This record gives sequence, structure tokens and C-alpha cells, in this order.
Amino acid sequence: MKPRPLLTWAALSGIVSAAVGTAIAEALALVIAPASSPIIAIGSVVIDVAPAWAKDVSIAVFGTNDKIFLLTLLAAVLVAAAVAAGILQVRSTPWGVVIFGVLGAVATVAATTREQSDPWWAIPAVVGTLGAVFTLLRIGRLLTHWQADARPSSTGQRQPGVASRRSFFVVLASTAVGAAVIGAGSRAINAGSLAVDAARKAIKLPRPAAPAPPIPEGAALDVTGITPLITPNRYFYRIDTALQIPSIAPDDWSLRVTGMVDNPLTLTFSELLELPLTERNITLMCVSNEVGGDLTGNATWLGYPIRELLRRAQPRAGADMVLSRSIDGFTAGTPLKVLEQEDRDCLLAVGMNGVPLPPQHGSPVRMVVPGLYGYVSATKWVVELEVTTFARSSAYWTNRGWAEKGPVKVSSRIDVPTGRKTLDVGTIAVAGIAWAQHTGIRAVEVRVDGGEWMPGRLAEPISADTWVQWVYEWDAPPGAHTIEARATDAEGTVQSGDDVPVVPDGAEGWHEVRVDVA
Ligand SMILES: Nc1nc2c(c(=O)[nH]1)N[C@H]1C(S)=C(S)[C@@H](COP(=O)(O)O)O[C@H]1N2
Ligand SMILES: [Mo]
Repeated sequence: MKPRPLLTWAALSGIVSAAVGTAIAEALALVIAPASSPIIAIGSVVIDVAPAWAKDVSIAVFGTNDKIFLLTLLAAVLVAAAVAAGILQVRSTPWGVVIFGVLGAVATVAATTREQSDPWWAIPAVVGTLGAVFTLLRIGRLLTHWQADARPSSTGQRQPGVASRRSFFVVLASTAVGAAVIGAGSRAINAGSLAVDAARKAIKLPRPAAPAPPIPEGAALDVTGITPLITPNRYFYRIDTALQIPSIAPDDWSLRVTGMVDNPLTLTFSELLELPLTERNITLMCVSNEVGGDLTGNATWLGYPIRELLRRAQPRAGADMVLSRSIDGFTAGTPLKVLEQEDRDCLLAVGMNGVPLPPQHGSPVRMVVPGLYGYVSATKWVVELEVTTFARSSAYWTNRGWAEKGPVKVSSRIDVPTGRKTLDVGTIAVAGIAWAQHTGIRAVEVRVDGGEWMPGRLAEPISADTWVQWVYEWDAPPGAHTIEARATDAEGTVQSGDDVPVVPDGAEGWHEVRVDVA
């Protein structure tokens, strides 16, 4: 009869073997490409194939921590598979090896089908899998020896099996520590890409040829708790499909203008910095922003007007869309007309609030388009502008059920009061922001308990491309109340009160806050 192996040790052998494979893969990804890491490649595939509702649910539940959730989920699946592999293997079946083989195959396919990948990207997954299998066989053998030594001999005496037990634990522990150190270290470097970070910090942004008009005196209202006019970079919302932030050294970056143009061109980073740059305050907005949500930010962007670049490339007749492509494969489809508009500052941005673009906001170059939601316009880590047609091409989110065109809808948000604590009877500042990028805001009104709409006071806008602060001085009587706000844009369009969800082209509805006054 075969001895019954200790399941716990078998399971642990499986986990350590998987850790070895993962560590080898991460270390090899250091030399091949950060995005060839099996964890990142599989996670990126999951993100790309996940249905649109899954994105909405995960953003709703985890907010900008949705990626940590996905990685945790993947780690849990890997650990479960490794436990199964370890247990099946010591039971003298080949199933442990088979499980690792399947995981390796999935990782290989994922890595070699990513944007920008080449056949070399298979190496981390393939060699990592071999490492995991080798470790599993070796530790499994040591475990079997120990178990065999510990079994009663034919004379009925138990052999102590001290030596075999010791070798099992020494190998298991040292392998685990080695894998942890190498794996965690490589992962940290892959995620951070230190050299690229240093190169980003060394970028010297030129002074704008066309500086942003000064912010008017009365643009910021003196109301505690209102959204600050400019969003500091570290508080700026981040939304993208990138499980690992692409790291592009400025010297390696270039932008190609391709497709239906008479004069295809390539622009390098140093060429871009030598062009006359424009600086503008522009409010960026995510289509997934719920009524009252915070997926929006306002920054001072520095960049080159995209219309100038298009003028050089000379789009052909019939083209009506620019498909901008990120280095990681994300695409956005922007109407060519919008990008060519003389009076709209669509930027190929290199600076954000006075510093080179932070990595998570698209370093070294991204697009910023006033008046369109980010998913159709604000491509980060942008490397190509393909001039094409809406009939011929479609972009990342359009392929997943979102609208082809994404103009920002006129909207407003109540920042204060928050409704979290009871307010004192008397004058209360109801205040917030309103936006209708590139059209501008004409009015914000407030009503209480479904009564008359009362005009709020608008701050001085920075420009039509930015949000504007507003306040309504409310003489609050005691009791429980519901406050609502609605904005009207400069063309007279009134913010809709219909309850419209974010899919497919942005939420509608009036933001409402319930307060208690005593
Ligand atoms: N490469 C890339 N660019 C992207 C995205 C993305 O997933 N990948 N998401 C877009 C979306 S949906 C939005 S709302 C904005 C958000 O920009 P931010 O993260 O700098 O706030 O980036 C846009 N650019
Ligand atoms: Mo977005």
C-alpha cells in the first residue's frame, strides 16, 4: 500500500512550485518586456474580454481599486490550481504537471497576443512553466521519500526518516524564500520601471508659446468643501484598462500619423517639445461618471494642438474619424472635424499642472479634447493617430456597447452640504460645480423639496472648457429636506432630470442630497 501523503505538505509544494514559475517569469519579463509577464498578460486579456457590465460593476464596487481586485482574483485562482497540482502530483498521477502545463499554455497565448508583442514574449510563460514543473517534480519526490521512510518497515519497526524529512523542509523553505525574493523584486521593477521614471523626471517642459489665459479673480468661491478649481495630480481620477501602467521612455516615444492622409508623418518626443506649445485649463470627464460622481478632474494641460499636426498630415476627403491608439492597444475614435476645429484646443499633451505627465495619466504623451468624454478622445500613452472613417473603424469601448460619439452632457454636482451631518437652521451655502465643456454654463438652479427652481450664483468661469463653481444661499428651515441642482448650458440646453444610466453615452439626472436641519 502506498503511504498517504500529508495533504498539507503536498498542497504547499504545489504553491511553492507555482511561486517559482511566477518568479522566473517575472524575472524574464525584466529583460523581455514588462507586459510579457504572465500575470499581467492574462489579467489584460480578462479586462479586454470582460463584458461592459463587468466594468461598470467593478468600478461601482471597487472604484479605482478595480485592478487590485482583479489581481487578487487571479492570485486566488493560481493558488487554487497550485494546491490541486501539488496534491494530485504526490498521488503519483501526472495531473499536477498537466495543470501547470495548461496554466502555462494560457499564459503563453495571452502574452503573445497582446498589442506590441512578439514571439519572444512567450519566453517568460514557457520557461516559468518549466521551472514550476521541475520544482513540483523535485519537491514531490522529496516528499514521497520522506513519507516512504516514515512508513512502518516489513519488520514492523518505524524508521525515523529524519534525513529525508529534513531535506524536504530545507528544499521547500529555501525555494519558497528564493521565489518570494526574486518574484517580488522583479515585479516591483516591472511595475515601476525605474529608468523610465528617471527619464520622465528629467524632462524639461518648454514654456508655452500660448500660455493659458489667467484664471479670473472670481473663479474660486469662498465655500468650505467645494471642489477646488484645479485638481492636484495626485487627486486626479484615473480610469483605464491598463493592468500595468505602460512605461515608455521619452526617447523611445514617437507618434505616427497614418491612414487616409496625403502626408503620413512621424513625430519624436524631442521634435514635439520644440514645437510651439499651447497651455489650457480643460476639465476631463469619464462617461462612467454617475450623477454626483467623482470621475472628473480639471487640470492645466500643456501640449501641441492636434489640428496643426493634422494640417501637416493632410487628411483625405471622406475621412471623418481619427482612431488614436495607445501603446497597450486601447483605441479611441474621435470625429476628425472636432480635432480640426480652429476654436477648440485639442491637445497632444505632455504636461499636466506644471509637470511632465504622470505615468498613470499617459506619460509621456496623451490626448486631451475639450467637450468629449475620455473614452472617445483622451488616449493616454498615445503612439498613433490613424485617420479613417466611422464606417470602417471602431474603437475599444464602441466595440463593447458604448456609443460611437461621446459629447459631454451638461451636468452639475452638489459638493456641499453632503447630508452627512445635521445642519443648523439659518443660511446654508448649497454649492458645487457645473460643466458643459466647450459650450459653457449659463445658469445653475437649485430647488428644495421639489419646489420652485431658484437661481444660484455662478462663479467667473475659467473658460467654456472647464467646470464652473456655483453657490445658492439657502435659508434652511428645520426638518428633513431634499436639495436638487440643475445646470443650463450657454446654448440654453437644460440638464435633463431623467434617470439615465451611464451606458451607453453618459448618465443623466439631477444630483440630489438629503439633509436634516435642526
Ligand atoms: N491608453 C488608454 N487611454 C485612455 C483610457 C484607457 O483605458 N487606455 N481610458 C480613457 C478614459 S475612459 C478616460 S475617462 C480617460 C481618463 O484619464 P485619466 O485617467 O488621466 O483621468 O482616459 C482615457 N484614455
Ligand atoms: Mo472614461
